[in-house]
Amino acid sequence: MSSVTADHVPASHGHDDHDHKPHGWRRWLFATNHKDIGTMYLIFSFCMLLEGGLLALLIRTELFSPGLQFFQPELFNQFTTMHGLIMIFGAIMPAFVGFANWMIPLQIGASDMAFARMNNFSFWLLPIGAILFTVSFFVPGGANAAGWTMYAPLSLQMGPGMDFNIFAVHILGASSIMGAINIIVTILNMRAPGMTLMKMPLFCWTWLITAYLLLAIMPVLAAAVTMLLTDRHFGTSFFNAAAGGDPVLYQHVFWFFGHPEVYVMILPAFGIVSAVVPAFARKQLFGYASMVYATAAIAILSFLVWAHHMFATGMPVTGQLYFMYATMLISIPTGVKVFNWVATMWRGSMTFETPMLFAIGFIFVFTIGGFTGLILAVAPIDIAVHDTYYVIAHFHYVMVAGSLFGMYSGAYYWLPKWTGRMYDEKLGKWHFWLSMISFNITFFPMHFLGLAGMPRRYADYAAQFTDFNEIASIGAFVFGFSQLIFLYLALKSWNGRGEPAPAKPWEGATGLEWTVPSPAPFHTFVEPPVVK
Ligand code: CU1
Repeated sequence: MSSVTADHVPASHGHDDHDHKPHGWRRWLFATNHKDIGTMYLIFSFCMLLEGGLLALLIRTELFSPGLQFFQPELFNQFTTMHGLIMIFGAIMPAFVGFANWMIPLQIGASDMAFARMNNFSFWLLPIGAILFTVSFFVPGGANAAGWTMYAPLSLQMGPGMDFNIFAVHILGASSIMGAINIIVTILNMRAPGMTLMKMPLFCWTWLITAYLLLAIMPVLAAAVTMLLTDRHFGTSFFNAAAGGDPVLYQHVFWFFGHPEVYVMILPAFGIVSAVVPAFARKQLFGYASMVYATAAIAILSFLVWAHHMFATGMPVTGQLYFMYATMLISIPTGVKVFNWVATMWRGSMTFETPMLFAIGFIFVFTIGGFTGLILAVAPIDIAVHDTYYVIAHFHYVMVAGSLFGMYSGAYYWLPKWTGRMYDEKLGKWHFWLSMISFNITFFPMHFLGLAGMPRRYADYAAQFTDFNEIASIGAFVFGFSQLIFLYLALKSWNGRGEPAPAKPWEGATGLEWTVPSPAPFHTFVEPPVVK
Protein backbone atom coordinates (compact mmCIF):
# COMPACT_ATOMS: atom_id res chain seq x y z
CA MET A 1 0.00 0.00 0.00
CA SER A 2 2.77 2.38 0.89
CA SER A 3 4.28 2.00 -2.57
CA VAL A 4 1.02 3.21 -4.09
CA THR A 5 0.50 6.24 -1.89
CA ALA A 6 4.19 7.07 -1.98
CA ASP A 7 3.89 8.70 -5.38
CA HIS A 8 1.66 11.33 -3.80
CA VAL A 9 4.37 12.34 -1.38
CA PRO A 10 6.36 15.31 -2.65
CA ALA A 11 9.95 14.30 -3.22
CA SER A 12 11.13 17.25 -1.14
CA HIS A 13 10.08 15.36 1.96
CA GLY A 14 13.00 13.10 1.13
CA HIS A 15 11.61 9.98 2.75
CA ASP A 16 12.88 6.58 1.76
CA ASP A 17 13.26 3.15 3.25
CA HIS A 18 16.07 4.29 5.52
CA ASP A 19 13.97 6.51 7.77
CA HIS A 20 13.44 5.67 11.41
CA LYS A 21 9.74 4.95 11.26
CA PRO A 22 8.50 1.45 11.96
CA HIS A 23 7.25 -0.47 8.93
CA GLY A 24 4.91 -3.40 8.38
CA TRP A 25 2.90 -4.51 11.39
CA ARG A 26 5.10 -2.42 13.72
CA ARG A 27 3.80 0.72 12.04
CA TRP A 28 0.35 -0.10 13.38
CA LEU A 29 1.15 -1.76 16.71
CA PHE A 30 3.49 1.05 17.78
CA ALA A 31 1.60 3.81 16.01
CA THR A 32 1.82 7.23 17.63
CA ASN A 33 0.75 9.18 14.52
CA HIS A 34 -2.75 10.56 14.83
CA LYS A 35 -3.55 9.61 11.23
CA ASP A 36 -2.54 5.96 11.58
CA ILE A 37 -4.33 5.71 14.91
CA GLY A 38 -7.38 7.41 13.41
CA THR A 39 -7.33 4.92 10.56
CA MET A 40 -7.13 2.00 12.99
CA TYR A 41 -10.05 3.39 14.99
CA LEU A 42 -12.14 3.69 11.84
CA ILE A 43 -11.27 0.20 10.59
CA PHE A 44 -11.92 -1.30 14.02
CA SER A 45 -15.27 0.43 14.40
CA PHE A 46 -16.38 -0.66 10.92
CA CYS A 47 -15.55 -4.28 11.83
CA MET A 48 -17.66 -3.89 14.97
CA LEU A 49 -20.45 -2.34 12.87
CA LEU A 50 -20.41 -5.51 10.77
CA GLU A 51 -20.43 -7.75 13.88
CA GLY A 52 -23.26 -5.78 15.51
CA GLY A 53 -25.04 -5.73 12.15
CA LEU A 54 -24.74 -9.50 11.84
CA LEU A 55 -26.41 -9.85 15.25
CA ALA A 56 -29.16 -7.46 14.08
CA LEU A 57 -29.78 -9.63 11.03
CA LEU A 58 -30.00 -12.75 13.23
CA ILE A 59 -32.59 -10.88 15.32
CA ARG A 60 -34.56 -9.86 12.21
CA THR A 61 -34.33 -13.43 10.85
CA GLU A 62 -36.01 -14.80 13.97
CA LEU A 63 -38.60 -12.01 13.97
CA PHE A 64 -39.56 -12.48 10.31
CA SER A 65 -42.46 -14.62 11.51
CA PRO A 66 -44.16 -15.32 14.84
CA GLY A 67 -43.22 -18.41 16.82
CA LEU A 68 -39.72 -19.73 17.48
CA GLN A 69 -37.95 -20.56 14.22
CA PHE A 70 -34.20 -20.50 14.66
CA PHE A 71 -33.16 -19.41 18.14
CA GLN A 72 -34.20 -20.13 21.70
CA PRO A 73 -35.40 -17.06 23.64
CA GLU A 74 -32.26 -17.06 25.80
CA LEU A 75 -29.97 -16.92 22.77
CA PHE A 76 -32.21 -14.34 21.12
CA ASN A 77 -31.87 -12.08 24.14
CA GLN A 78 -28.10 -12.52 24.00
CA PHE A 79 -28.26 -11.28 20.41
CA THR A 80 -30.27 -8.15 21.31
CA THR A 81 -28.06 -7.35 24.31
CA MET A 82 -24.78 -7.81 22.49
CA HIS A 83 -26.05 -6.00 19.39
CA GLY A 84 -26.64 -2.94 21.56
CA LEU A 85 -23.38 -3.11 23.49
CA ILE A 86 -21.24 -3.79 20.42
CA MET A 87 -22.84 -1.01 18.39
CA ILE A 88 -22.50 1.57 21.17
CA PHE A 89 -19.09 0.74 22.64
CA GLY A 90 -17.52 -0.93 19.63
CA ALA A 91 -18.92 0.86 16.59
CA ILE A 92 -20.26 4.36 17.26
CA MET A 93 -18.01 5.67 20.03
CA PRO A 94 -14.67 4.45 18.57
CA ALA A 95 -15.68 5.65 15.09
CA PHE A 96 -16.09 9.21 16.34
CA VAL A 97 -12.76 8.99 18.18
CA GLY A 98 -11.29 7.92 14.83
CA PHE A 99 -12.74 11.03 13.17
CA ALA A 100 -11.37 13.11 16.06
CA ASN A 101 -7.89 11.65 15.66
CA TRP A 102 -7.82 12.34 11.97
CA MET A 103 -9.45 15.74 11.87
CA ILE A 104 -8.86 17.65 15.11
CA PRO A 105 -5.07 18.11 14.73
CA LEU A 106 -5.58 19.09 11.08
CA GLN A 107 -8.42 21.47 11.85
CA ILE A 108 -6.62 23.35 14.64
CA GLY A 109 -3.19 23.25 13.01
CA ALA A 110 -1.54 20.94 15.54
CA SER A 111 1.24 18.55 14.60
CA ASP A 112 -0.40 15.59 16.33
CA MET A 113 -2.51 14.68 19.33
CA ALA A 114 -1.18 15.91 22.68
CA PHE A 115 -0.39 12.47 24.13
CA ALA A 116 0.70 10.34 21.22
CA ARG A 117 1.59 7.20 23.21
CA MET A 118 -1.54 7.35 25.34
CA ASN A 119 -3.37 7.60 22.02
CA ASN A 120 -1.82 4.29 21.02
CA PHE A 121 -2.85 2.73 24.35
CA SER A 122 -6.42 4.06 24.01
CA PHE A 123 -6.74 2.33 20.67
CA TRP A 124 -5.19 -1.00 21.58
CA LEU A 125 -7.53 -1.42 24.54
CA LEU A 126 -10.40 -1.60 22.06
CA PRO A 127 -9.66 -5.00 20.49
CA ILE A 128 -9.40 -6.46 24.01
CA GLY A 129 -12.88 -5.20 24.85
CA ALA A 130 -14.17 -6.49 21.52
CA ILE A 131 -12.68 -9.94 22.16
CA LEU A 132 -14.28 -10.06 25.62
CA PHE A 133 -17.66 -9.16 24.11
CA THR A 134 -17.32 -11.72 21.35
CA VAL A 135 -15.97 -14.70 23.30
CA SER A 136 -18.65 -14.24 25.96
CA PHE A 137 -21.02 -16.06 23.58
CA PHE A 138 -18.96 -19.19 24.15
CA VAL A 139 -18.66 -19.27 27.95
CA PRO A 140 -21.05 -21.41 30.04
CA GLY A 141 -24.51 -19.85 29.87
CA GLY A 142 -23.51 -17.73 26.90
CA ALA A 143 -23.33 -13.98 26.56
CA ASN A 144 -25.15 -11.46 28.72
CA ALA A 145 -28.88 -11.63 27.98
CA ALA A 146 -30.02 -8.98 30.47
CA GLY A 147 -30.26 -6.18 27.91
CA TRP A 148 -27.57 -3.63 27.04
CA THR A 149 -28.63 -1.64 30.14
CA MET A 150 -27.70 -4.60 32.36
CA TYR A 151 -30.53 -3.82 34.79
CA ALA A 152 -30.36 -5.32 38.25
CA PRO A 153 -31.72 -7.61 39.63
CA LEU A 154 -31.72 -9.67 36.40
CA SER A 155 -28.05 -8.93 35.73
CA LEU A 156 -27.19 -10.27 39.19
CA GLN A 157 -28.44 -13.69 38.08
CA MET A 158 -26.64 -13.96 34.73
CA GLY A 159 -23.78 -16.43 34.18
CA PRO A 160 -20.10 -15.62 33.65
CA GLY A 161 -20.93 -13.93 30.32
CA MET A 162 -22.05 -10.99 32.44
CA ASP A 163 -18.61 -10.75 34.06
CA PHE A 164 -16.98 -10.68 30.61
CA ASN A 165 -19.34 -7.84 29.86
CA ILE A 166 -18.49 -5.89 32.99
CA PHE A 167 -14.77 -6.27 32.31
CA ALA A 168 -15.23 -5.21 28.69
CA VAL A 169 -17.17 -2.11 29.73
CA HIS A 170 -14.42 -1.20 32.20
CA ILE A 171 -11.74 -1.54 29.52
CA LEU A 172 -13.67 0.34 26.85
CA GLY A 173 -14.49 3.02 29.41
CA ALA A 174 -10.80 3.46 30.23
CA SER A 175 -10.09 3.80 26.53
CA SER A 176 -12.81 6.46 26.17
CA ILE A 177 -11.53 8.43 29.16
CA MET A 178 -7.99 8.48 27.77
CA GLY A 179 -9.31 9.49 24.36
CA ALA A 180 -11.31 12.31 25.96
CA ILE A 181 -8.30 13.61 27.92
CA ASN A 182 -6.23 13.57 24.75
CA ILE A 183 -8.83 15.51 22.79
CA ILE A 184 -9.34 18.14 25.51
CA VAL A 185 -5.60 18.76 25.96
CA THR A 186 -4.99 18.82 22.21
CA ILE A 187 -7.70 21.40 21.62
CA LEU A 188 -6.89 23.58 24.62
CA ASN A 189 -3.07 23.51 24.29
CA MET A 190 -2.12 22.86 20.71
CA ARG A 191 -4.08 25.28 18.56
CA ALA A 192 -2.03 27.15 15.97
CA PRO A 193 -1.43 30.88 16.62
CA GLY A 194 -4.58 32.82 15.77
CA MET A 195 -6.84 29.77 16.09
CA THR A 196 -8.98 31.07 18.93
CA LEU A 197 -11.65 28.81 20.39
CA MET A 198 -14.43 30.70 18.64
CA LYS A 199 -12.68 30.27 15.28
CA MET A 200 -12.45 26.50 15.58
CA PRO A 201 -14.41 24.38 13.13
CA LEU A 202 -17.57 23.14 14.81
CA PHE A 203 -16.39 19.53 14.67
CA CYS A 204 -13.67 20.51 17.19
CA TRP A 205 -16.22 22.29 19.35
CA THR A 206 -18.66 19.40 19.39
CA TRP A 207 -15.84 17.00 20.21
CA LEU A 208 -14.46 19.25 22.96
CA ILE A 209 -17.87 19.26 24.62
CA THR A 210 -18.31 15.53 23.98
CA ALA A 211 -14.94 14.86 25.63
CA TYR A 212 -16.06 16.64 28.79
CA LEU A 213 -19.25 14.57 28.75
CA LEU A 214 -17.16 11.41 28.49
CA LEU A 215 -14.94 12.44 31.38
CA ALA A 216 -18.01 12.98 33.52
CA ILE A 217 -20.01 9.89 32.65
CA MET A 218 -17.63 7.00 31.99
CA PRO A 219 -16.62 6.80 35.68
CA VAL A 220 -20.32 6.68 36.56
CA LEU A 221 -20.84 3.69 34.27
CA ALA A 222 -17.73 2.11 35.77
CA ALA A 223 -19.24 2.64 39.23
CA ALA A 224 -22.52 1.05 38.18
CA VAL A 225 -20.93 -2.08 36.76
CA THR A 226 -18.45 -2.30 39.64
CA MET A 227 -21.36 -2.37 42.07
CA LEU A 228 -22.89 -5.12 39.90
CA LEU A 229 -19.60 -6.99 40.11
CA THR A 230 -19.34 -6.74 43.90
CA ASP A 231 -23.02 -7.67 44.28
CA ARG A 232 -22.40 -10.71 42.12
CA HIS A 233 -19.17 -11.93 43.68
CA PHE A 234 -18.17 -10.10 46.83
CA GLY A 235 -21.23 -10.18 49.05
CA THR A 236 -22.44 -6.58 48.72
CA SER A 237 -26.12 -5.82 48.15
CA PHE A 238 -26.30 -2.47 46.42
CA PHE A 239 -29.06 -3.68 44.13
CA ASN A 240 -30.38 -6.74 45.94
CA ALA A 241 -33.72 -5.87 47.56
CA ALA A 242 -33.78 -9.08 49.62
CA ALA A 243 -30.66 -7.89 51.46
CA GLY A 244 -31.70 -4.27 51.81
CA GLY A 245 -30.46 -2.96 48.47
CA ASP A 246 -32.47 -1.20 45.77
CA PRO A 247 -32.63 -2.29 42.11
CA VAL A 248 -33.94 1.15 41.15
CA LEU A 249 -30.64 2.63 42.38
CA TYR A 250 -29.00 0.78 39.51
CA GLN A 251 -31.28 2.50 37.02
CA HIS A 252 -30.50 5.92 38.49
CA VAL A 253 -26.75 5.39 38.30
CA PHE A 254 -26.93 3.77 34.89
CA TRP A 255 -29.03 6.49 33.27
CA PHE A 256 -26.97 9.25 34.82
CA PHE A 257 -24.37 7.78 32.49
CA GLY A 258 -26.81 6.63 29.86
CA HIS A 259 -28.56 9.81 28.87
CA PRO A 260 -25.42 11.97 28.37
CA GLU A 261 -24.04 8.93 26.52
CA VAL A 262 -26.75 9.49 23.92
CA TYR A 263 -25.21 12.91 23.27
CA VAL A 264 -21.71 11.45 23.18
CA MET A 265 -22.97 9.45 20.23
CA ILE A 266 -24.66 12.35 18.46
CA LEU A 267 -22.76 15.61 19.14
CA PRO A 268 -19.75 14.69 16.96
CA ALA A 269 -22.22 13.91 14.17
CA PHE A 270 -23.63 17.43 14.62
CA GLY A 271 -20.09 18.69 14.14
CA ILE A 272 -19.63 16.70 10.92
CA VAL A 273 -22.94 17.90 9.49
CA SER A 274 -21.95 21.48 10.42
CA ALA A 275 -18.84 21.02 8.26
CA VAL A 276 -20.51 19.31 5.31
CA VAL A 277 -23.63 21.46 4.89
CA PRO A 278 -21.77 24.80 4.43
CA ALA A 279 -19.29 23.18 2.03
CA PHE A 280 -21.98 21.93 -0.33
CA ALA A 281 -24.23 24.98 0.07
CA ARG A 282 -21.25 27.24 -0.77
CA LYS A 283 -22.11 29.45 2.18
CA GLN A 284 -20.68 30.08 5.60
CA LEU A 285 -22.37 28.19 8.40
CA PHE A 286 -25.37 30.15 9.64
CA GLY A 287 -25.22 31.01 13.35
CA TYR A 288 -21.76 29.70 14.31
CA ALA A 289 -21.84 31.10 17.86
CA SER A 290 -25.37 29.86 18.49
CA MET A 291 -24.23 26.40 17.35
CA VAL A 292 -21.48 26.44 20.00
CA TYR A 293 -23.84 27.60 22.73
CA ALA A 294 -26.56 25.15 21.65
CA THR A 295 -24.07 22.27 21.84
CA ALA A 296 -23.01 23.34 25.33
CA ALA A 297 -26.65 23.75 26.39
CA ILE A 298 -27.52 20.26 25.16
CA ALA A 299 -24.56 18.86 27.08
CA ILE A 300 -25.49 20.58 30.33
CA LEU A 301 -29.17 19.65 30.05
CA SER A 302 -28.25 16.05 29.29
CA PHE A 303 -27.20 15.63 32.94
CA LEU A 304 -30.57 16.77 34.24
CA VAL A 305 -32.98 14.41 32.50
CA TRP A 306 -31.83 10.86 33.21
CA ALA A 307 -34.97 9.59 34.93
CA HIS A 308 -37.11 10.01 31.78
CA HIS A 309 -35.98 6.42 31.23
CA MET A 310 -37.60 5.46 34.51
CA PHE A 311 -41.17 6.77 34.35
CA ALA A 312 -42.37 3.18 34.73
CA THR A 313 -40.55 2.62 38.04
CA GLY A 314 -43.27 4.36 40.03
CA MET A 315 -41.64 7.69 40.72
CA PRO A 316 -43.65 10.49 42.36
CA VAL A 317 -45.73 12.64 40.02
CA THR A 318 -43.62 15.72 40.86
CA GLY A 319 -40.55 13.79 39.73
CA GLN A 320 -42.30 12.77 36.52
CA LEU A 321 -43.27 16.37 35.84
CA TYR A 322 -39.75 17.66 36.42
CA PHE A 323 -38.08 15.04 34.20
CA MET A 324 -40.76 15.51 31.53
CA TYR A 325 -40.32 19.28 31.26
CA ALA A 326 -36.52 19.17 31.58
CA THR A 327 -36.39 16.64 28.74
CA MET A 328 -38.60 18.77 26.52
CA LEU A 329 -36.24 21.69 27.12
CA ILE A 330 -33.50 19.88 25.17
CA SER A 331 -35.53 20.21 22.00
CA ILE A 332 -34.87 23.98 22.04
CA PRO A 333 -31.07 23.95 21.50
CA THR A 334 -31.53 20.96 19.18
CA GLY A 335 -34.07 22.97 17.22
CA VAL A 336 -31.58 25.85 17.02
CA LYS A 337 -29.15 23.50 15.32
CA VAL A 338 -31.65 22.15 12.83
CA PHE A 339 -32.75 25.72 12.07
CA ASN A 340 -29.14 26.78 11.50
CA TRP A 341 -28.44 23.89 9.10
CA VAL A 342 -31.55 24.70 7.11
CA ALA A 343 -30.72 28.43 7.14
CA THR A 344 -27.23 27.57 5.89
CA MET A 345 -28.75 25.79 2.91
CA TRP A 346 -31.26 28.59 2.27
CA ARG A 347 -30.48 30.15 -1.11
CA GLY A 348 -27.11 28.45 -1.25
CA SER A 349 -25.78 27.04 -4.51
CA MET A 350 -26.16 23.49 -3.41
CA THR A 351 -24.83 20.34 -5.01
CA PHE A 352 -25.74 16.89 -3.87
CA GLU A 353 -22.68 14.69 -3.75
CA THR A 354 -22.76 11.73 -1.38
CA PRO A 355 -21.52 13.60 1.74
CA MET A 356 -24.26 16.22 1.28
CA LEU A 357 -26.90 13.54 0.67
CA PHE A 358 -25.98 11.86 3.94
CA ALA A 359 -25.95 15.24 5.73
CA ILE A 360 -29.40 16.20 4.45
CA GLY A 361 -30.63 12.67 5.10
CA PHE A 362 -29.27 13.07 8.62
CA ILE A 363 -31.15 16.34 9.19
CA PHE A 364 -34.41 14.95 7.82
CA VAL A 365 -34.46 11.54 9.47
CA PHE A 366 -32.67 12.45 12.68
CA THR A 367 -35.32 15.12 13.21
CA ILE A 368 -38.00 12.41 13.06
CA GLY A 369 -36.08 10.63 15.84
CA GLY A 370 -35.97 13.91 17.76
CA PHE A 371 -39.70 14.33 17.51
CA THR A 372 -40.44 10.79 18.71
CA GLY A 373 -38.06 11.57 21.57
CA LEU A 374 -40.21 14.55 22.43
CA ILE A 375 -43.28 12.33 22.32
CA LEU A 376 -41.58 9.78 24.59
CA ALA A 377 -40.68 12.56 27.02
CA VAL A 378 -44.38 12.95 27.81
CA ALA A 379 -44.65 10.80 30.92
CA PRO A 380 -48.15 9.32 30.35
CA ILE A 381 -47.30 8.40 26.75
CA ASP A 382 -43.97 6.94 27.82
CA ILE A 383 -45.65 4.75 30.42
CA ALA A 384 -48.04 3.48 27.73
CA VAL A 385 -45.32 2.61 25.21
CA HIS A 386 -42.53 1.80 27.68
CA ASP A 387 -40.43 -1.19 26.55
CA THR A 388 -42.29 -1.43 23.23
CA TYR A 389 -40.99 -1.21 19.68
CA TYR A 390 -41.89 2.49 19.67
CA VAL A 391 -38.79 3.04 21.78
CA ILE A 392 -36.74 0.82 19.46
CA ALA A 393 -37.95 2.85 16.47
CA HIS A 394 -37.16 6.15 18.23
CA PHE A 395 -33.59 5.44 19.17
CA HIS A 396 -32.70 3.75 15.88
CA TYR A 397 -33.79 6.95 14.14
CA VAL A 398 -31.31 8.73 16.41
CA MET A 399 -28.46 6.20 16.35
CA VAL A 400 -28.62 4.97 12.74
CA ALA A 401 -30.04 7.94 10.85
CA GLY A 402 -28.25 10.25 13.29
CA SER A 403 -24.88 8.87 14.34
CA LEU A 404 -24.28 6.46 11.45
CA PHE A 405 -25.50 8.73 8.63
CA GLY A 406 -23.49 11.58 10.16
CA MET A 407 -20.40 9.37 10.10
CA TYR A 408 -21.00 8.36 6.48
CA SER A 409 -21.36 12.03 5.60
CA GLY A 410 -17.99 12.74 7.18
CA ALA A 411 -16.36 9.61 5.77
CA TYR A 412 -17.29 10.43 2.16
CA TYR A 413 -16.38 14.09 2.73
CA TRP A 414 -12.91 13.38 4.10
CA LEU A 415 -12.09 10.08 2.34
CA PRO A 416 -10.35 11.98 -0.51
CA LYS A 417 -8.18 13.78 2.07
CA TRP A 418 -7.48 10.62 4.05
CA THR A 419 -6.57 8.39 1.13
CA GLY A 420 -5.65 10.76 -1.70
CA ARG A 421 -8.29 9.06 -3.86
CA MET A 422 -11.81 9.99 -4.90
CA TYR A 423 -14.50 7.40 -4.36
CA ASP A 424 -16.95 6.40 -7.10
CA GLU A 425 -19.70 9.03 -6.81
CA LYS A 426 -22.30 6.85 -8.51
CA LEU A 427 -21.78 3.98 -6.06
CA GLY A 428 -21.75 6.46 -3.17
CA LYS A 429 -25.18 7.69 -4.22
CA TRP A 430 -26.39 4.09 -4.50
CA HIS A 431 -25.14 3.54 -0.96
CA PHE A 432 -27.03 6.59 0.27
CA TRP A 433 -30.35 5.89 -1.42
CA LEU A 434 -30.37 2.17 -0.61
CA SER A 435 -29.50 2.96 3.03
CA MET A 436 -32.04 5.77 3.32
CA ILE A 437 -34.93 3.79 1.84
CA SER A 438 -34.18 0.47 3.54
CA PHE A 439 -33.53 2.19 6.87
CA ASN A 440 -37.05 3.64 6.79
CA ILE A 441 -38.55 0.35 5.63
CA THR A 442 -36.88 -1.32 8.61
CA PHE A 443 -37.63 1.12 11.37
CA PHE A 444 -40.72 3.13 10.44
CA PRO A 445 -43.10 0.15 10.88
CA MET A 446 -41.69 -0.31 14.39
CA HIS A 447 -43.52 2.85 15.45
CA PHE A 448 -46.78 1.13 14.55
CA LEU A 449 -45.73 -2.12 16.25
CA GLY A 450 -44.90 -0.20 19.42
CA LEU A 451 -48.12 1.78 19.44
CA ALA A 452 -49.98 -1.51 18.96
CA GLY A 453 -48.21 -2.86 22.03
CA MET A 454 -45.49 -5.19 20.76
CA PRO A 455 -42.91 -5.47 23.58
CA ARG A 456 -39.17 -5.39 22.93
CA ARG A 457 -36.71 -8.18 23.84
CA TYR A 458 -38.91 -11.15 22.95
CA ALA A 459 -38.13 -13.80 20.33
CA ASP A 460 -41.83 -14.43 19.69
CA TYR A 461 -44.84 -12.20 19.10
CA ALA A 462 -48.60 -12.30 18.63
CA ALA A 463 -49.83 -13.04 15.11
CA GLN A 464 -51.30 -9.57 14.49
CA PHE A 465 -47.77 -8.10 14.46
CA THR A 466 -46.62 -10.31 11.57
CA ASP A 467 -46.97 -7.94 8.59
CA PHE A 468 -44.92 -5.07 9.98
CA ASN A 469 -42.27 -7.48 11.26
CA GLU A 470 -41.93 -9.05 7.81
CA ILE A 471 -41.50 -5.59 6.28
CA ALA A 472 -38.93 -4.63 8.93
CA SER A 473 -36.92 -7.81 8.37
CA ILE A 474 -36.83 -7.33 4.59
CA GLY A 475 -35.69 -3.73 5.08
CA ALA A 476 -33.01 -4.83 7.54
CA PHE A 477 -31.44 -7.25 5.07
CA VAL A 478 -31.39 -4.65 2.30
CA PHE A 479 -29.88 -2.14 4.74
CA GLY A 480 -27.26 -4.61 5.97
CA PHE A 481 -26.03 -5.60 2.53
CA SER A 482 -26.08 -1.98 1.29
CA GLN A 483 -23.32 -1.21 3.78
CA LEU A 484 -21.00 -3.47 1.81
CA ILE A 485 -20.98 -0.76 -0.90
CA PHE A 486 -19.22 1.53 1.56
CA LEU A 487 -16.81 -1.24 2.51
CA TYR A 488 -15.94 -1.68 -1.17
CA LEU A 489 -15.51 2.07 -1.79
CA ALA A 490 -13.43 2.64 1.34
CA LEU A 491 -11.15 -0.34 0.64
CA LYS A 492 -10.72 0.78 -2.95
CA SER A 493 -9.64 4.29 -1.94
CA TRP A 494 -7.45 2.96 0.84
CA ASN A 495 -5.67 0.68 -1.59
CA GLY A 496 -4.88 3.73 -3.72
CA ARG A 497 -7.26 2.89 -6.56
CA GLY A 498 -9.62 5.37 -8.18
CA GLU A 499 -9.17 8.94 -9.37
CA PRO A 500 -6.44 10.88 -7.52
CA ALA A 501 -8.05 13.46 -5.27
CA PRO A 502 -7.37 17.08 -6.18
CA ALA A 503 -6.05 19.41 -3.48
CA LYS A 504 -9.59 20.73 -2.99
CA PRO A 505 -11.81 17.74 -3.68
CA TRP A 506 -15.05 19.71 -3.43
CA GLU A 507 -14.42 22.41 -5.99
CA GLY A 508 -16.05 25.75 -5.41
CA ALA A 509 -16.93 24.83 -1.86
CA THR A 510 -16.37 27.45 0.81
CA GLY A 511 -16.33 27.09 4.55
CA LEU A 512 -13.97 24.17 4.23
CA GLU A 513 -12.25 22.98 7.33
CA TRP A 514 -8.74 24.07 6.29
CA THR A 515 -8.83 27.31 8.22
CA VAL A 516 -5.08 27.30 8.79
CA PRO A 517 -2.37 25.73 6.66
CA SER A 518 -1.82 22.33 8.14
CA PRO A 519 1.73 21.29 8.98
CA ALA A 520 0.74 17.87 7.72
CA PRO A 521 -0.65 17.99 4.16
CA PHE A 522 -3.40 15.43 3.85
CA HIS A 523 -1.84 13.62 0.93
CA THR A 524 1.14 12.48 3.00
CA PHE A 525 -0.93 9.60 4.19
CA VAL A 526 1.99 7.40 5.21
CA GLU A 527 4.02 10.21 6.68
CA PRO A 528 4.11 11.69 10.16
CA PRO A 529 3.99 15.51 10.14
CA VAL A 530 7.14 17.10 8.76
CA VAL A 531 8.49 19.42 11.42
CA LYS A 532 11.45 21.55 10.43
CU1 CU1 B 1 -32.39 9.76 27.88
